[in-house]
Formats: sequence, structure tokens, C-alpha cells
Amino acid sequence: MSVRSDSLERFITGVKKRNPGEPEFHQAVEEVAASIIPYIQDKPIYQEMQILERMAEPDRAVTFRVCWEDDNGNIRVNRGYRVQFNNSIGPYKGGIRFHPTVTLSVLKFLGFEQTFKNSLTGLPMGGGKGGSDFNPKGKSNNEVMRFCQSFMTELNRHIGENTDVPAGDIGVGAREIGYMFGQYKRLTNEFVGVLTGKGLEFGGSLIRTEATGYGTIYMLDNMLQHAGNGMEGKNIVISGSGNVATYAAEKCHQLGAKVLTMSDSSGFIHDPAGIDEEKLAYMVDLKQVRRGRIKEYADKFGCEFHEGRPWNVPCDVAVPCATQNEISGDEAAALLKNGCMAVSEGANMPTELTGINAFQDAGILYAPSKAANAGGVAVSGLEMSQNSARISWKEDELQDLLKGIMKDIHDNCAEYGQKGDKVDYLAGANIAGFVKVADAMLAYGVV
Ligand code: NDP
Ligand code: 2IT
Repeated sequence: MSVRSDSLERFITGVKKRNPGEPEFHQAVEEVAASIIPYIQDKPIYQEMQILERMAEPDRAVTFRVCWEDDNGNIRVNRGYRVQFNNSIGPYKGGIRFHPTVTLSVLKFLGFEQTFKNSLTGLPMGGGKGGSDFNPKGKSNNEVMRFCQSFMTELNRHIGENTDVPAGDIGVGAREIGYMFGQYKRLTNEFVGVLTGKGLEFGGSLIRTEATGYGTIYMLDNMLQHAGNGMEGKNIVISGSGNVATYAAEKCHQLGAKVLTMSDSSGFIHDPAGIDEEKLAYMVDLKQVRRGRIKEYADKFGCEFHEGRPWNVPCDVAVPCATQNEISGDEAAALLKNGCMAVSEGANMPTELTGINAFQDAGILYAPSKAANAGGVAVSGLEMSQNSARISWKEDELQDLLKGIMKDIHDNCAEYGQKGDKVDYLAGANIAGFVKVADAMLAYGVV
């Protein structure tokens, strides 16, 4: 075993021992450490000051009981969380997820990743994540409202515009942010930018809704252009049909590519004619407004619906936009076998480590989530700025800012990830994200 892999092994063994039963968190830390440990090999100050070890420990994690009453008068109990991971370069910032699979492990992986992602945006934001095992599926609006109010009744004491600024994630969109912001305002008697992703009437920013999906495709476009290629005519396989997937699909279409698939937890639709703006509008109504199942799209447009995930559909580019670990090693191999030459991750950590290794070994363009989906939190950062200054920027200004931030992220990853005549975007993103946070931590001494 080489010195490097030996120290990686020792580091990961320590992380696993201190955090038993948290496989998603172990996975996220291992993926980052595999880039950082070789990088700091000849930079003893980061080792002496135990920077990586300190970054793998959240500042704090709170869990709390969330009680609410359903429409039948039954008392229901869920668990709420906020993991405040690292505030070295700005207030904690990151989404809230409502999904039955939410655990401390999932939120720690997301909070850890968020710290690097937020650093990459170039904006002053630390990393955090929160959520609950509450399942919004099948709940009435009133049930969702009562849950959100109860959740915020506890969460409000841990957050603040200069302390911790949550936003949306899986299961948390404009509706939930509205209910939570209303409750925060009521409890504290303060109208401040304590959440992002707000409605435009009460301090939200234009293009926040579109920003993550658009940004994921800007990252892809930047990678393709850097390699002398482009989006025009590419066949794209997308998973998910929520916020991120929808606007990723829209941007692909606008840039001249063809979107073949979208999915939800019941399966995927395969539309060889391509998902255009009109079909996408139907999808938004189906999934975001009526909260229906994706099979209805196949019935409406006469295309195929399959159970499972879309990674066996031949494509040029894969854009996973649903959830973590949705591309296994075998599915990565299937994508490669069918000619996939680029992957841009809209979801957080959608590819298992074996899948990442397969993409890296094949030398395809691979944009890891912390770089590829940073456009969402970047526009959240711009929403915070607008709220602090009590102004609203125009749409074209924000579009330009988002494009510029994604170009800077690409170029920063390319600079740190240059290996011979190729770019290792995974190493580039990890190292570029690390350096800024690490140097701030060095400046603070032992805290
Ligand atoms: P949404 O809740 O809007 O949509 C989630 C989509 O993914 C739905 O189609 C959902 O299907 C599907 N999905 C969720 N969990 C699973 C699962 N376990 N198995 C299969 N399908 C699943 O969430 P977002 O679009 O906001 O988030 C998607 C991903 O993007 C997440 O990884 C999130 O962390 C990440 N992300 C989101 C950002 C944002 O700004 N919203 C920013 C950066 C990253 P169904 O409808 O059946 O549940
Ligand atoms: O994973 C993410 O970056 C998000 N869910 C968005 C976080 C934010 O604060 O906008």
C-alpha cells in the first residue's frame, strides 16, 4: 500500500469509527478525502492544524421532535434536524429536505458537501443542511402547512439572517418555504432574509427556481466547450422530474440538445422524439401542480414508461437530478458501454463511488455535484444580498451573474484539476472548494 492510500485508509477508518452507522456521510467524506490527502501531502500546515479532520466534524447538529395534527385529528410525530457544518467563510447555508429517507447520516453528507459547494460559488456562505423524515406525498395543503409551522417553531431558535439561512431541497419548494417563512416572521416579529427560495412578493429572487437546473447545464456546456465540443444535437438522459430536473431539461432544449428521459420514484418515461418546451409545461403541471405520477406523461404523449432508472437508455450525456446513489457501478458501466461521454450531476452525490471510478477510469467528462449544482445556492446567495440591501435585481442581471458564476466554477475546477492534457473535475472541485475554507480556518487558529 502506498503512503497516500495508507493515510486515506487511516483517515476513513477514523471517520467511520467516530460516526458509526452513517454510510452516506462516510461515502461523501471518502470521496473528498481521496482528492485532498494527496493534495496536502506537501503542505504540512494543513496536516499539522488537522484541517481535514476538523472539516469532517460538524460545528453542531440539532435534532428535535415535530408534532402536528393530520386532517383526521390524529397526532403525528416526526423528527426534525439542522446540521450546522462549517461557518468559516460565511453564515451556514443549505437546503431543507422533507423525505422519509432523511436521517442524520444523509443530512451530514449533504452539509459536508455544501461546505465545499458554497466555497466554490465564490460567495460568503458556510455549509449546513436540515430536514425531516416527514413525507409530503399524499398530504393536504393544510397538513403540510401545520407540519411546516411546527417544524419552524423549533427551527427558528437556531437560524437567523447572519447565522444560518435554510432553503429548499427534495420535498421543499415554494409552498413549504412560504409556510416556514410566515411562521418565522410570526414568531420573531422580524421580516429578514432568513430563508431563500421565497416567493417574489416577499423577498424572493428572480431565477432562483431555475438556477440549479440551468447551472448544471451551464457546467456541462462549459466542460464540452473546454473539450472542443458543444451541446447541439446531444442526446441527454435526465433522471428526476422535480425542480432541478425540470430546468435542466429546459436549458438542454434551449441549447439545441434532445432530452430523452425524465423519471420519478415510480419509474421513467422514454420519449425518443425529445421533451420540448410544450411537453415540459405539461410535466410541470403534472408533477409540480397536480403532484401526479410520471406515467401520465407516457399515456398523454404515447411514449414508453418503464419501472426502474433510465441509465440503460443510450445517450451522449447523463444528467442525474433525483437523489443520492441513483447511479450504481453497474449502471455507470452501462452508460459507458452505450457511448455516454459526459455526466453533469444535478442531484447531490447521485453516483456511487464505484460509478465515479468507472467514469474517471474511462476518462469521460464528469462534473461532480458540488460544482455542477452550485448554481442554486449561488442564486440563494444573491437573494441574501438583495434582501440585505432591500433591493431586487432584474432578470437579465441575474441570468448574467449565474452564467458568470458557473463559468468561474468551471475555470477554477479546471485550474486545480488539470492533469496532463485532461481535466479531473472531481479533484479540481474538491481542492478548489477546500482551499478557501481551509485558509480561513488557519487564520482563526484552533477553534
Ligand atoms: P424535488 O423534490 O423537486 O424533486 C425530486 C425528484 O427526484 C422527484 O422527481 C422525485 O420523485 C425524485 N426522487 C426523490 N427521491 C427519490 C428516490 N429516493 N428515488 C427515486 N426518485 C427520487 O427535489 P429537487 O429537484 O429540488 O432535488 C433533486 C436533487 O437535486 C436532490 O439531490 C437535491 O439535493 C439536489 N439539489 C437541489 C437543489 C435545489 O435548488 N432544489 C440545489 C442543489 C441540489 P417523486 O416525485 O416520485 O418523489
Ligand atoms: O443542495 C443545495 O445546494 C440546495 N438544496 C440549495 C441550497 C440553498 O441554500 O439554496
